[in-house]
Amino acid sequence: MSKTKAISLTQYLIEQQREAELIPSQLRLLIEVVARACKRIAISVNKGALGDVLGTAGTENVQGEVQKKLDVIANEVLIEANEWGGHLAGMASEEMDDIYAVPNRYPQGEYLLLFDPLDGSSNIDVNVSIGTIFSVLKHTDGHAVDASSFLQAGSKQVAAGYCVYGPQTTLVLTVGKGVVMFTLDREQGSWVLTQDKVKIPEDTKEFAINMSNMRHWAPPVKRYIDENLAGKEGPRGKDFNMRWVASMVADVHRILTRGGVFLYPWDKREPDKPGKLRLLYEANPMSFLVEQAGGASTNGIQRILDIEPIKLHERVAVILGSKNEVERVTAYHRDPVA
Ligand code: P6P
Repeated sequence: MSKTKAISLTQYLIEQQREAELIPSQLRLLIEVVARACKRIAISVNKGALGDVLGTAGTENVQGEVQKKLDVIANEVLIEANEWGGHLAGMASEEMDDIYAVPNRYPQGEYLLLFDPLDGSSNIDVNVSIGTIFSVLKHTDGHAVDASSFLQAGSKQVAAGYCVYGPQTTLVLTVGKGVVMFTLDREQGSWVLTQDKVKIPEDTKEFAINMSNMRHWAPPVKRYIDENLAGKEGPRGKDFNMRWVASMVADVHRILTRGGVFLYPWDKREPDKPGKLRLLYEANPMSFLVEQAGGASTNGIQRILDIEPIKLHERVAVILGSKNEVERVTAYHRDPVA
């Protein structure tokens, strides 16, 4: 990244539109509104115990998970910031049972916004990085927006990104032509371009998985992790390192920054569920970003972006990151004796 004049998010989006006609004005407005909402969420996150934002909200979401106060705050911020602008037909959130159609008092737009308003909630009260994940689709079904409007394969996304609330507040974005990163300049209150060519190395020595679930994994995952743990003396011929933040945003950000492979596979604790993570709000946006940065993302069998969703809140197994490692894990699933 050149260290010359700071480029703001607005300048980047306008120049992308001018040079590549990549970002129509409604999409530019959408991205800027979401980025501004993330700044607002960062203010609440950073208050911690000084604001009334920690602890639980006393409610459960559609997943049956206890909602944290910040889950609810972040969801409300995103809804209120986006409903009036005329760029959206509707929104869907991991924290809401059904979709949110833009009220008739506002103009309807051509885009659909999906989000996990605050990913990694279990880390809020212990001051570990959390984030907001968002995904953008076009409203193409020609009828009034309803849940079916959102059931599009991840390959139909026109934009995706996340904001990680960590030591830095960083916005990571793709509109289908690579991945860029913006760091929040708190003195100016603006997003400044800090990485314009994000690339994931095809090989890595670092994997991310919740090892406490080992006894529940399917054989291909157990084989892959056992081989990594065997290190230099084992079939991989090299030592591996392990990381698990329990915030997908933080683990994916590390992988986009220095490579690695992230696994949240199917396991036999809840055999009827394909995985823990949500297809529309976590797996699809993260898979779009990872592929745009030269990585890969599968559910062990197929490319995640090819999965045709059946339900708004369906879950999926996720293996994403450095291409050669994802391909190895996927090969073990496809041909267990390979
Ligand atoms: P576990 C956070 O709740 C999340 O959805 C992801 O951000 C994260 O990767 C995963 O769940 C952590 O799950 O079972 O390790 O707590």
